[in-house]
Amino acid sequence: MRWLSADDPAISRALRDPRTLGLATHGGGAPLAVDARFPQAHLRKHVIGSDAQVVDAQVVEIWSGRTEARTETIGATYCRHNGEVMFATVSAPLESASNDALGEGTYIAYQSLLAALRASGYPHLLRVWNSIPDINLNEDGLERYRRFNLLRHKAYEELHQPTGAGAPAACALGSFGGPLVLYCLASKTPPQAIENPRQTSAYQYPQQYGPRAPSFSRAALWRGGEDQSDVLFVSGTASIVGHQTLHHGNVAAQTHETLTNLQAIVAEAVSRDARGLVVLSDLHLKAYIRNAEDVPIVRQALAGHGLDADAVLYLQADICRADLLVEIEAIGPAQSIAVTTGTADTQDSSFRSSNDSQALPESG
Ligand code: 3EB
Repeated sequence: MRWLSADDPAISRALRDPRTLGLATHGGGAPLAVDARFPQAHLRKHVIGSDAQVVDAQVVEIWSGRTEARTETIGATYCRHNGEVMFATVSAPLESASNDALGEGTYIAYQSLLAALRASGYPHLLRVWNSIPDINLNEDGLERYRRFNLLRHKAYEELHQPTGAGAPAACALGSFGGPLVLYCLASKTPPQAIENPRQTSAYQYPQQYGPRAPSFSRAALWRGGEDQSDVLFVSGTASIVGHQTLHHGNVAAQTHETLTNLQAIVAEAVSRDARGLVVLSDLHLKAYIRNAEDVPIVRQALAGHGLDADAVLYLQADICRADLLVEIEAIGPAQSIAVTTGTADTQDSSFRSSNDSQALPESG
């Protein structure tokens, strides 16, 4: 990803550009005050600097298309679309007194999201980001991530989304507090699902990982309207071979295994005739790290694979299996849909548009 400083004109330009589809903000603090037309997923995950310290800033991830977009709110889901692709976000507060608040929140959020996709005419999910507070917590005998899988599966089934082959690329990470937050990209034309020959498909994981297997593909390859270059959305990828976690407690080896998986997924996509895509270093990477102090080891492993460790966004987050220390996702080489990221000093007034911040369609 491109790192831009808070006052970089590219960021403020994107936040005024009608081609901008939506944004995700990573970090503590409040959601960013931006034009109310732009849907915003506000994710509570700490940004980690190169010194392995948590940075007191937000990173803004801005998704843009090639043509002017239009905002539409459908039920609880905030959408913005351009005739080709849509950014959408929905969140569910988890404060209800019910002892299955997470299950209910997951089901309601997905029902709302999938209904919005259908109503707006963008029925194909390309990529979903799930942010789940206390993801590894055990509640009534079931880990919250496993409960999430159960209810996501139910909503997908009821709204006729594929839960197995053809499921979107996805990731599911923890957050420190806040609501359940989903954001996604969806399109009018379907992507091609890519699996990893080194890994059991997640939707075929055995029951030992929970009553319903996770509904996601290892990657989604999307052509869109751009002939020159496809977009590959690679799901959160970790140190799993077959269906087993490898290298317990060894973050260097887990990162190495994760990168081998990522390379295998990219090779698989290339073998499907992906246009404009050759190697992993063509893609933007985001790394989720359970323990912030492991960042230097992860950076070293990335560099050891010939990747630019400075170009990666590092976020501190719990990962959906308690024995995983690192998970990495990838996207690119984007043409029809582009991502720009930058750090926003939340004190910096240059990010605040003066009078339209009250009606912020925040989801966090
Ligand atoms: C794995 O490979 C690690 O539940 O949406 C990665 C990406 C993982 C997405 C999800 C879970 C999800 O099983 C976990």
